[in-house]
Amino acid sequence: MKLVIIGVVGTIVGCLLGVAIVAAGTMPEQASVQAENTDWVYDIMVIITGGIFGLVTAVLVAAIVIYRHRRGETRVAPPVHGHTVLEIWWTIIPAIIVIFFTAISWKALNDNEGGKADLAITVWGQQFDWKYDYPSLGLEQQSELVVPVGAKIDFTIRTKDVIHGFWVPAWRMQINATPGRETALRVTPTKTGSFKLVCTFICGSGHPVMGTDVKGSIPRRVRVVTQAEWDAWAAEAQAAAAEQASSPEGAAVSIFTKAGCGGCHAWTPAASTGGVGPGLDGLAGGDAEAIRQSITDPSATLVSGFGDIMPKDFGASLSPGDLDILVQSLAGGGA
Ligand code: HEC
Ligand SMILES: [Cu+2]
Repeated sequence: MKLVIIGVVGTIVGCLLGVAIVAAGTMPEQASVQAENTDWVYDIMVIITGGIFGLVTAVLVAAIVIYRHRRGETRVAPPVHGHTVLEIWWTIIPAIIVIFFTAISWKALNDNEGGKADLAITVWGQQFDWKYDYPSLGLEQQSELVVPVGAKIDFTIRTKDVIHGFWVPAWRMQINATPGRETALRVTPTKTGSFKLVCTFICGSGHPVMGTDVKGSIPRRVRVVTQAEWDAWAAEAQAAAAEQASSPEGAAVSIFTKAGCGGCHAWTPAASTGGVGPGLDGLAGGDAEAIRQSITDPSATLVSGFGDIMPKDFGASLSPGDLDILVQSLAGGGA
């Protein structure tokens, strides 16, 4: 009887511990419908599993204390084989808990993906940057992820090289960018603002610049804006893309931006501010062949003070024509 009371008290204390963890607000900011659905399931699980933790711990500790071997005691406990009533209960109760967890998770997953999408965006992971296609706007390989608040957005996640992982903690949704496959994610943002974007795979030596938020990394951000702001941003981005397509220096800037160079290099013509590699403005008037080699074979000569982390595959991934345009433009200071 004593053990039963201790077990009940332990369960209650454990549940209260779960409530305290939930109330302490240990989760990141909640900024999407999916985050609300997910946190609700998480909160319930923390409280119920807290109760189980309390029950097991209380009974375990109490049994150790109450039934410990005392000095001079020679009694041995009687052997017991089976206890049908107990066994029925310890099967039924966990089964109910597991079925309940399954049901609420099912509901959350269903609610996460319900309804027709308002917007489709393709996210590209590459060493070591993110790029975004907005098919409905005719925009490709943009370096900014900007979305309207309240829209049901279907993200398609792809990679140009190795595995990356697309994760916006405030949205609670994460999925891998897997070579040779497309993965999908539905997000309905509920809050405007700027949110952290993280690559969840150690995808190479430059992984930290893909927004792990560790010291020294470049925080990658998602911008959630109102519909009116998004329309204005879209018009501006479309105008910028059209202008780039029509000017020769624009072509170089566009290649530079699409290849993800700006994630690591500051270069004034492209208005990029990356600080992982050296600034490239100083290359103006430089030797084009040396610049070409720095891009196609970065390990051959390293700029002093920098590690060998520039991707090695630009010689293959950039077309010879694009490489020429880029090299000429870097050597000519953007002209
Ligand atoms: C992951 C980060 C990263 C990316 C992406 C990257 N670079 Fe680099 N880059 C570096 C680092 C670090 C160095 C310095 C070490 C070295 O020389 O390899 C460097 C060096 C260079 C240099 C030599 C600079 C000098 O002063 O001699 C050039 C030119 C260059 N990068 C151009 C590019 C271009 C063009 C792209 C895009 C096609 C690009 N980089 C993409 C990190 C990067
Ligand atoms: Cu990555």
